[in-house]
Amino acid sequence: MASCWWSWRRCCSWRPAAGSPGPGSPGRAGPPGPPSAADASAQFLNAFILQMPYFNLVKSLTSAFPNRYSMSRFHHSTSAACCHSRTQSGEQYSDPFKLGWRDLNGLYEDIRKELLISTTELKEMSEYYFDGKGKAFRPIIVVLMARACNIHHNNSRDVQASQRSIALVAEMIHTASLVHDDVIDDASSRRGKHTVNKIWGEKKAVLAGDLILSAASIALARIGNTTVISILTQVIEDLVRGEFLQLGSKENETERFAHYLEKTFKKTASLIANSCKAVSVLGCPDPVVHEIAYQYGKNVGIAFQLIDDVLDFTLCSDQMGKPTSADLKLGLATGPVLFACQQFPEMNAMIMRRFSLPGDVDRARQYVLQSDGVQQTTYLAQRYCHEAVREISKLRPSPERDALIQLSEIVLTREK
Ligand code: GRG
Repeated sequence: MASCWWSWRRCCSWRPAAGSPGPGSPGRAGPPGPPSAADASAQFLNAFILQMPYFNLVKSLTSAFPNRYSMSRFHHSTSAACCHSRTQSGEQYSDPFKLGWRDLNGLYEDIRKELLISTTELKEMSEYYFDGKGKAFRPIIVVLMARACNIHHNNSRDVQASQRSIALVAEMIHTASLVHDDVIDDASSRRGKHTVNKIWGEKKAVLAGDLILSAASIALARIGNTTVISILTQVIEDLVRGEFLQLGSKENETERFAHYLEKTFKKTASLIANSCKAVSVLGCPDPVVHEIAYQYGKNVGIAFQLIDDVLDFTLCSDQMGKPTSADLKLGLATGPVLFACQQFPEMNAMIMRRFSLPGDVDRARQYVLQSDGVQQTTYLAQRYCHEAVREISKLRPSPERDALIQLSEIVLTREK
């Protein structure tokens, strides 16, 4: 079972930058002090939203935060959030993964059954990552969201089986994209083991990714709901467009942040948002519920990627199961770098040349660690999680809804 992949940090490592209110503070009390780095980044974010009214996606990603200070209250305890969720049977679950896993027994066996059509070598390659070593973050969110939405409607067992199939499909699309991503990045290790491309070569790895994606498409079509099919095929387009966006870069700082958030949504959050939406569509006819499910998934998904970008600077490779500073080595300027660049404008030139000169990667890493880029990115992730909690709290109370609230905190405190 893939539960407990995170190690709890009892309190979030984020500390507010000087001049910004701390977690738990009721808001901004008293007159504003001198602008801090936190103020500067908030102004920066607000500026790019205002300057780019045409940029609808980024607007929708960020307009959730009309009051930057309200996010400092992330650590208020949502009344619905609790450490122990109780199901109708009276069983207690102290973590969302245990609760979600009740619906996912046999997940990887079932995925492997979907891949049975292939020849021996292709079978071995495409099954390679379905070994229980991943966090299964997406299937867990999907089954919890399914139950949290189903409470709004009476559903048959058939619907629940289709929702479980969405969890499988989401994990398969995710895995196919990992296999392709590793080819593009020429990555050597993932989840603490060699990548498919390193073992079997790039050409076969591309085909293995294609095979997983085609098996996911067959499983999706079998559900037989055209709305759900179009929701999840949108994800595949977003993944490709997100990866494509990552290949490019922007000169202007404001555009750079918008570009980063759009890429983050497409590469990571779209799959979570749309899988949540798909199970809500299957479980309940109310479009309001569909929108809540989508918004929760979108906000948690963006936060998940922001924290992923932070961990690339704060963890060692053993903990990550892959090399660290990987993003810098790939020439990518993620959240911590973009925030650090506000404090150290000399980083601009390095960003523009994609850290390609000898010593750039090490120097950029040092700048990031000397700046509050890690804290600011974590703070931004908190803001997205806060928004996710606000959305999911609109659903009727259920153990699964509470588990989803808890999961948003785990996203922030995860160390893997
Ligand atoms: C083949 C559908 C398809 C897409 C091709 C290559 C590509 C376009 C997209 C890449 C998308 C990608 C790999 C995004 C990274 C998302 C991410 C945060 C991955 C890490 O997720 P975890 O930490 O991984 O949940 P585990 O190992 O736990 O499953």
